[in-house]
This record gives sequence, structure tokens and C-alpha cells, in this order.
Amino acid sequence: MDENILNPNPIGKIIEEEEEFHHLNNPVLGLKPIVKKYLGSVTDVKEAGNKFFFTDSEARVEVTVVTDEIIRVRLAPHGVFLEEFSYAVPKHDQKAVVFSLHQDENEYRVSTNTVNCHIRKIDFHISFSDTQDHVTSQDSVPMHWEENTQFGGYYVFGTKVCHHDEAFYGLGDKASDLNLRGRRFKNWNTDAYSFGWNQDPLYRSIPFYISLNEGIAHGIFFDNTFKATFDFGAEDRTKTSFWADGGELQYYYIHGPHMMDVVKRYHLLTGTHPMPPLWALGYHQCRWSYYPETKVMSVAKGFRTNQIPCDGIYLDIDYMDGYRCFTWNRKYFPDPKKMIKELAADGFKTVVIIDPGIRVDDNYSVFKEGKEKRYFCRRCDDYFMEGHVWPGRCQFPDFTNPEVREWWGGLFDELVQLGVAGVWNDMNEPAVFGAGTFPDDVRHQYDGFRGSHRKAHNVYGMQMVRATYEGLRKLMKNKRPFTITRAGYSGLQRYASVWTGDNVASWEHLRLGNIQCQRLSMSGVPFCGTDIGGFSGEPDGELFTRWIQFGAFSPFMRAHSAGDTKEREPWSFGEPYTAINRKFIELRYRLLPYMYSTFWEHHRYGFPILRPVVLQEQDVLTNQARQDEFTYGDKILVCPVMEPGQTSRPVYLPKGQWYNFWTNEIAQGGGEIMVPTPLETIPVFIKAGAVLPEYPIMQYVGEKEIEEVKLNVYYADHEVNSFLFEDYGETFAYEQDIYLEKKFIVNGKNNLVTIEQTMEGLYTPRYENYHFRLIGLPFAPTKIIVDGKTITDFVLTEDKCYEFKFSKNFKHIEILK
Ligand code: MIG
Repeated sequence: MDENILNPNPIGKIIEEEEEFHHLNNPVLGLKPIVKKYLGSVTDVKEAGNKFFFTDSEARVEVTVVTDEIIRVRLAPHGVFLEEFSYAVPKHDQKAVVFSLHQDENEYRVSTNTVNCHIRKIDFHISFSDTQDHVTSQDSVPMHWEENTQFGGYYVFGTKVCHHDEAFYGLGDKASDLNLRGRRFKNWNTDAYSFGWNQDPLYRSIPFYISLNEGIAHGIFFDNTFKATFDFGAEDRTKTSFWADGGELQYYYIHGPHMMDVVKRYHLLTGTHPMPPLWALGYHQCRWSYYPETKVMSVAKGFRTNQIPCDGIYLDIDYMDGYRCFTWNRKYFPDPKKMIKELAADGFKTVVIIDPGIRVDDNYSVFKEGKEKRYFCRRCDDYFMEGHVWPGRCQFPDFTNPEVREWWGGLFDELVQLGVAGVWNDMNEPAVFGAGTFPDDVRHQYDGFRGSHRKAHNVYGMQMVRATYEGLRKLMKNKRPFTITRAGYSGLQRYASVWTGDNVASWEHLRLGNIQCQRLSMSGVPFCGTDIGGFSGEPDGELFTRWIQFGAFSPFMRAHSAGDTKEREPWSFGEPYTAINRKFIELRYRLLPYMYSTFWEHHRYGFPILRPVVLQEQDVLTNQARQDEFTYGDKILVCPVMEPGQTSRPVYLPKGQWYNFWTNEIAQGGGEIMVPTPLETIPVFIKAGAVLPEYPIMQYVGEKEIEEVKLNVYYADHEVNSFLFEDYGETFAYEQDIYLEKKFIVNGKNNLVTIEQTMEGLYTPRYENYHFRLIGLPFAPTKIIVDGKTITDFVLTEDKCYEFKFSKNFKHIEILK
């Protein structure tokens, strides 16, 4: 043990932070314009609690120990830091960690139990290493800045060494290969209708990336909301740079070594998605637009007559009166309350769209109130920010003002009274016809840290859906609202799900959507999906079916299409497509308890929902380039079919044993296998040892009382854990520990398989029994003993599985040869 740990302040002078460091919303500028300036040599260091302030005599660098594995770095060109405020990171409650400062001739070193942050004296290079002195990240040039004469402040730059085989992941929804290496990206939320491969920027800004080098991962979260650029060895193969047009150079170094750890720690900073209502994991049907009421009702009826499960039906902009938010077109929807009630009686939740543009119209109460209370955004000279969107001339609420968010949240009162269960926020990049978005000079309140649109642009959509979510949460009392947003910034996952925006009905877009969902999932945006079928253009039956198959394993599953396309319901293409679409939507409903448990793993522990294979086997170099297959949770591996006419395709299975979900054949992982891909299936594999919980097929969540839960137990010759999360599925009781977290431990030998169950939590499900289904047993059982009781009425099914029932409260099962 290092002796300095006992005396954590051996070098720096300890100071009271408040006394010496001024924190401003605006940086103080020096007199001379600065062209490009780099940090010089380190001349001094001071300490204040978990912060260390280094200086080159003018600029200051703050190094904050956030946790054992997370260190934040900030730069103040003239020594004055901006006041602490972040929409992404609510507040780090710094856990007591042990840290210390050391120095030698060459460097200062801030160390926790797992990470060292090195500050090289001669040139201010900052690097990070682990306890084995393995350097995981290092500056290639010192942090630097350049004065922004037009707007004030600085362009701020960080540049790291980029290694020969280093791969990069993350950044949210970028429409490029999963590995971002060799490319440059911009973060500036953009309405990117019919975006193409490699088009950038897109709808969201997630300034977080994961680096993987020689099998060791770390993350960088550049928490800066200004227009930002990331360059992963594009300009110079040996450098990874990130910079922004303003604000502070502020980033979090997130230690690995596993990519999964990096993702989980990123969630520690930015939060996770709240538990969605269970129905939101079902199938959703959307279109621009279903109207009038008779059309909505006939689509709903179509699902029930075709016996295709569906939980959500969407109203796009045409339900409103002249596109005025919070109003109804009474010609199309004479009695919305009655319609929503009828839909609900048939098991449909109604989700309505709400855009940010508020029509300039003194006879419109939302506009009138917003105007009176000065809630709309203004330009630099105090003119209102006006622009055209669907309602015509509009003004836009400043969602960065907490008072405006509160007001906005309250506006949902009537919709909630009418029975609306979810809200869809669109156009919140914000999008403006013609201009694209707001001009830079629009002012924002920014929770008291005033700024222009340059600073607020990337968070505008996130703050809109935050206002929506928080408002709904209040109005719906203890019910979980469902929200979905198009735009967002890091941390948006605390308020909403996302879809990838206006994609195209093409095979390329199916491929792109697969990558985007995997990428969003590993970038902290777990509840994501694509417009199944493609928003613009016409899919044929085959493409639509392949998309439904992929969609069944997307965290969020919704079909959507533009208004000028042909009907696009799961039965629109006739047979054999309808039957296959039905089969996959049914599969989604059968897997609901598994998907819900995976969501809990995300919510509670910060795991991503979709996991690219590189995230599971980062030490296998070839996995860096794999972007077709992924797992949903850790038990189901999926490889969508993304080419027309494909009758078989290679699938990589991570090491271990996998069961073909359709045939129960066992396959050895650690390499590629060829898998047949007739239209009726896509490759789906279940990890050996998994306990896969299954619900009976329902037409919608809550259609039937669940009488028993099927547990599919896949034999493995070693110990494997599985989880099952259960609760009411629609309230916040889980926040009061009213839930059950069950753990199954399966272990097999040649003559014995054991299954154990442990439970934690306070919830009691209403069903009594599990229906066990044993798959892949290497022997014919003679006896099954559950908690000391011998069972004889187990049966051998046609497909060679053994089935029996027993109480959900079992503790220990032995299956004997
Ligand atoms: O300018 O509300 O991405 O899903 O159907 C288009 C109409 C506005 C864009 C969304 C799309 C939605 C459409 N909206």
C-alpha cells in the first residue's frame, strides 16, 4: 500500500475551493486575440477535496476524482472555470474513494485504487493508466484552444494518441460502420429526412465514445453541448481529436478494461432509462397519419381480426386542429375520449405526437399563454424566434427554462384525461422548414446559465421530452408514461425512448438500422428502434417481413410509414408474409418476460439491451469489424437477414455453446457457422444454460391473466445464471422495492442437472406454477426431485424436450439419469 494514501495531500496546498476559484457562466477574455494556444509546462498544483488544480501560470486544468474509475478533466484558458452545470450529468454524488497526489521529476499523478491520471510537467500531456502501469489513453498534443472572435469564448480541443489497431464505438445514432475508426463526425442535431449511409450529423448528439485497443477499453465522454467534432484517426492516423465551437473543454475519462464496464460507468454519470410500462415493449403500429377516427378503428380491428398482437396505436400530426399542439381536429375526431376508450377496451394504448412549434395565433390558448408569460425563444435583439413548421408561422417554447418545462408538462392534462398513454415528441432538433433549425443568435435561459442557441441547440430536444415526461409523470400519478423523442443529448435516456428518424424502405437501411440500434444501445440510449419497413419509399413483402424479424429483437418495436406510401400494416402484403409477420410479433410477446427482465438489468445495473459481439468478446480482434449479429440481453443471439433472396448466411457465435432456437440443435461458438435463412426464420440462438422465461401469446399486454410462466431451460455442462424480473408492469412501485428479482442457476453433468432459484424483493405474481421445458438434456431422466419431492408426471414432447410443472416458489430441482 502506498503510504501517501494515509496522507492524501502530500504535495498540493489545500485550499477552500470557494475562496480562490471563481466560477462564471462566461469566461473572462484576455486582451490579445488568441490564435491557437497550447498548454505550457505545469508550474503549480493546488488541491481542494477531490479536485486538483494544475496551472501553467495562466491556464488552469482541473482534475476531479469522480469515482475509482472515472476522472474528469476540465480546462480554463485564463484560469477561470465555468460554473458547474450539465444537463447530461445531473449531479455526481461523489462516493468516498481513496485518492492521492504524487509527483516525481517528470509528472504529477492523481491515483485512485484503479486509475492513475498522469500530468506530465514539461508539456502538460495528460494520460491515464491502470494499476499495472498500462497506459490506456494519452494526449498526443496538450489541450489547446483558439479564441472565437465572433461569439466570444474559445474553440476547445483535445487530442489523444490513436493507435494502429485501435477501434472506436459509440456516438449514438451515426449512420456508419459500427467501428468509427478512420472517420470524422459532427454533433449538431439535424432533421435528416431520408438520410444516407455515412450522412452526418443526424438527429442526436451523444458525445461519448469507447476506445478498444489491444483488448483494453476505455471511454471518453466530452460533456459539451456546442457543435462538436470527433475525429477518429481520419485527418491523421495517429490522432483522435475532439473539439467544440464553444463552452468548456470538459471530458470524463471512463476506465474499462471491459467495454461493458465503460458503458455501465457512463450510465452511472448520465442515468438509465426508467422502467417502461410493459405494454411499451409490445408491438406498436404507426403511420403518418391514421385519420379520421374510422380509419384508426379499422386498423385496430385489423389487428384483432388478423390475430396479430399489438399494444400501441399512434396519432400523427393530422389529429390536431391545424397542427396546433394540444388541440383536436373535431371533424376527424369528434369524440376523442370515446375513441381512446374504445381502443383501450380492445387493448390498444393511444400515443399522440406533439411538436415544439406553437402556431402564432392569438385565438389559440397555448400561444396566448406562452406569449403572456414570455415563454417563447427570442433572438439576440429581442425579436421572437419565428419560423415555419407544420402549423404555419410558429414560435417555440424555451425548454431550457425550468418554468417553461413546468408549464409545458401541465399542458398534457387534457390529453391524459382523455386517456392518452404515451407522447411522441418530433421535430425537436429543433427543425424549421427552409432554415433547417434556429439561427445561432436565439437566446436560451439554460436553467439560469444563459446562452445562445449555439449552446442550447443540442439539448433543446432533450429538454422538451424531459418536460413532456416529467409532466406526464405528475399527471398520470403512479402510472408509467411512455415517451419517445427524435432529438436528444446524452442523458435523454432518463426521459424517453428514441427511433432513428426518417429512414428509407431499402435493404441498405435495414442494415443501417441494425447498426444504429446496436450503436445507440452501447452509447447509453437503450430503448431504441427503427421505423419498421422504412419511413419513405415502398418495401416489398420480403423486405417488410425481414424488417419485422429484426424489429422483433429491437428494444423498441414500431412500424411507421410516410403518408404518401401504400398501406403498411403487418397483413398488407398478403401471404406468406402475413403469417410470418404474425409469428414474429407473437414471438416478441412470448419473449416479453425475458425482454422486460433485460430492461430491468439496464435500468438497475446500467447494462445495454442490445450488445454487439465485440462488446462480449472484445479480445477477439475480428469481432471489431462484426456488426451484423448482436445479443438481446446476454442469452439470445440474433442475426437479422439483410439481403433479398438470402437462403443462408454465415453467423458468428461467441465462444461457448448455443442452441438454434428453431431446431434446438446445439452449435459450438467461437467461429462462424452457416445457417439456413428461409423467409420464415432468421438466425436466433440461445446460450447454453439459459433459462428463458416465456409468456403465452397474447393479443396485447394484459389481455389474459398469466396462468403460468414457461421456463425454457437449455442444458449446459457448466454453471449459468439467468434472471427474471417481475412486477406490476405499469406503476412506480418498483421504486419502493415492490418487485421480484429471481435468479436461476443451472448446472449440468452427464447424469444430473440442477436448477436453483433465489428471489429478492417484495412482489408476488398472481400465477402459481412454472411450466418447465428442458431442452438439450444429454440423457433421458428417470427421476425429477423438486425440493425433496419426486415428480413422475413429466413428459417427453415430440421435439425431444421434457416438460413438467411445479410451483413458482421452488428452490432446488434435480433431474437425474
Ligand atoms: O416533417 O409528423 O420523423 O416520423 O411521421 C415531417 C410527421 C414530420 C417527421 C417524423 C415522422 C413523422 C412526420 N414528421
